[in-house]
Amino acid sequence: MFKDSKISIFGLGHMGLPTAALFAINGLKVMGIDINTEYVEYVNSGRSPIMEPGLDELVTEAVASGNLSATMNGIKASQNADIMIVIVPTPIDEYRRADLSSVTSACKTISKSLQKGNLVIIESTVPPGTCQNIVTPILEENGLTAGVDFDLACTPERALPNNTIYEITHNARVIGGVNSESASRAAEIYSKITAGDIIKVKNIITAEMVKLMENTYRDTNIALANELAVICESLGVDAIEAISAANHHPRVNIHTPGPGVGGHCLSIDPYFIVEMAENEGLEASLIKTSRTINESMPEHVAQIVVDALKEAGKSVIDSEIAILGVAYKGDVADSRETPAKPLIKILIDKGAIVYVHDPFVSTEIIKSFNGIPATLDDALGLDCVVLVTDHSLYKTITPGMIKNSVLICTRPILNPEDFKKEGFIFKGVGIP
Ligand code: SAJ
Repeated sequence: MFKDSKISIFGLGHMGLPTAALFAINGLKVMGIDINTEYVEYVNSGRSPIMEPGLDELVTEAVASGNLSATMNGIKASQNADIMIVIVPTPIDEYRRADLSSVTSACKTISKSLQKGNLVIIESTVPPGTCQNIVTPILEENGLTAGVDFDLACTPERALPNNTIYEITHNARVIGGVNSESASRAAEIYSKITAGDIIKVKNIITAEMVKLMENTYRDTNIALANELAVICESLGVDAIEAISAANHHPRVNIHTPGPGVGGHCLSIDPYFIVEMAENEGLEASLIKTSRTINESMPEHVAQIVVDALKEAGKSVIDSEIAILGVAYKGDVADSRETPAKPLIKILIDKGAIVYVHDPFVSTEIIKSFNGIPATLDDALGLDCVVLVTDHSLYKTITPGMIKNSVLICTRPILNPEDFKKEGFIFKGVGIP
């Protein structure tokens, strides 16, 4: 059925590009569309503009096969396609409401050249009800009807950055359609690139909700871990030891406390549920509280820094503090929604001079957070070292590498005892 299908994919970002390349190497003709000229040029030259293990090689292979190219002209790309997939970002605005402008813009472009028999698939993460209430009316603007003249399905992307290609090709995929024909067509096309189960749910809104539930589950679980960690610090309990012991229970899986939750998913998606709940007159109180707890962690870490410096006989004012890592999690270059950014601001506001080291994130981004870029050696020579991101490199830090004796560890990747026995003030999230 899809042998000669042509696909246009709107958005060549972290998820769109690997998806486009995977369809291409599996024999489908793919045109990728992006508003970023640089991305389009990169892809057409057979390279990936995004740092993700294996992606550069995958794009090279896909472009060399003649099945993948990129353009900024969405209308032309859609005219030549039977299937249009939308994988564009959906951030939150200053009021923490979903900013769907990229989705609506892609759908407007698609509607201009939508033809009978086409299949439109939304992969972007959206608030429940978006496909029915926002996407469908836009797609129907030129007179065609969803579920009658064209098919519409939703299958939110769910792959983990740094393991994206494996997860796109192996994770279970949840698909909902405006009718069962739409879901079946989408299932057939994705079966070309995934060996994972394909789970067809009743309708589109269920598929939208599944994705949000997954990330909200992680965010609330991490909030619980963070709350327990703060209580443990006060009680003199090693939270990491306690959580890992509790997790030996067959039905317990408490996540890991840390400096806060970053990235463009866990820190944003719960707000999509909150927004839609409030539209229904409901208060998503647990989800909102979890967000508040996770967003308060940088403030808590800053207080640990102040207290530790005091213990060392120093004031935070004019102290030189090293932040190790501004990426939102270990071994990625992505610093979106990173807790390091508010932490740097709070420390500067308290009068500290903040230096930053990150093996993956550019000095431009570090400077945009008002941090002073530093080498690891220089960073380890400052008054206080604050480990924020669990990059593998930082697991190799030993007491001998640090000049002064105040180390704040917000991730459980160093053994406190190794440092304490050398006379260090070793504090951190969940560490008494
Ligand atoms: N974090 C903790 N404690 C933990 C686990 C994570 O503090 O125990 C922090 C991380 O350091 C990071 C943040 O949470 O700052 C998010 O990291 P993550 O690895 O949990 O998730 P993401 O945002 O990289 O990817 C998630 C994934 N969702 C789930 O695992 C349910 C991924 O599958 C989704 O595709 C992705 O969101 C997305 O696009 O929504």
